[in-house]
Amino acid sequence: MKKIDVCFSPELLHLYDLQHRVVVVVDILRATSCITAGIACGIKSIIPVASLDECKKLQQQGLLAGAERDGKKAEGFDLGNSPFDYMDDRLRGKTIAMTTTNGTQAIEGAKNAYQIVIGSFLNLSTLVNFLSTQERDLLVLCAGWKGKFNLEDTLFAGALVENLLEHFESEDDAALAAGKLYLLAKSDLLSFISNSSHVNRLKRLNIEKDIEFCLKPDQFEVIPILQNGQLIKLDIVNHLG
Ligand code: 3SL
Repeated sequence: MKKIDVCFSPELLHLYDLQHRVVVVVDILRATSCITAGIACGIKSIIPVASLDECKKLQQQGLLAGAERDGKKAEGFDLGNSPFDYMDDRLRGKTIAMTTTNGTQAIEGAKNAYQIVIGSFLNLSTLVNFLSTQERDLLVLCAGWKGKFNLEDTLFAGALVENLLEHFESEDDAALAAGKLYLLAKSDLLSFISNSSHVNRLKRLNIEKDIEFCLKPDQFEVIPILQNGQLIKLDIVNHLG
C-alpha cells in the first residue's frame, strides 16, 4: 500500500526523501489558504519566493507582489496575506509574486519533490479525491512557524491522513498523531485552535475573519500545483488515474 507521512516543520525536511513523493505544502494560516483562494478566483499564477528581495525584484519587473512578515503586510508591496486580498476580481488573469514568513519558505524547501501541490481546508475534498488516485507516496509538509510545530497545519495534515485511510497507510507516528489530533478537533476546529500561538498572533492584528475563513472546508474545487516555479491551477481531469 502507498504511504503517507507528515513532516511537522520544514526544519525536519532533510529526514525525508522527496524525489519520489508528492508533497502537499500546508500553511493554513494563511499562505496556502491565500494561494488556494487566489487560484480559485482566477489568478493565473503565483510565483512563490522565499525572500522579500526576490519578491521586490519581481515587482520591479512589473508583477503585482504580495508580501507578509510576522502576519503584517510588508511595506512597499501590493498585497498582504489575507485570502480576501487574493480573491479580488482585479487580479483575474494576473501573475502575482508572493513571499510569506513560513509558507513560501516551505514551498522552496520542498522543491526537490516529484510534485508539489497546495493544501488547505478550502480545497480539502478536491485534494483528497486527487491524492487518492496518485501512485506515489505522499508527504504532507506543515509550514509551521519559524521552524516550530503548529496546531493548524497539523490538523489539516491529520484531515488528509484520516480521509485517505483507504488508499494510504501511515508511515510513522507523525501521521498517526496528526490523524488522531484531527479526530479530536474536527467537530469544532475554531475552538480547538483558539489558544494556539498563531491564532493569538493574528487576533492581535484583528484578523479573526481570516482565521474563520481559512478553517472552512471545501469552499473551492481547485488544486494549485507548482510547475516551472509557478503555482497554477491543476488540470484535475487530465491528472486523475
Ligand atoms: O507564515 C506564513 O507564511 C503566513 O501565512 C503567516 S500569516 O498568517 O500571514 O501571519
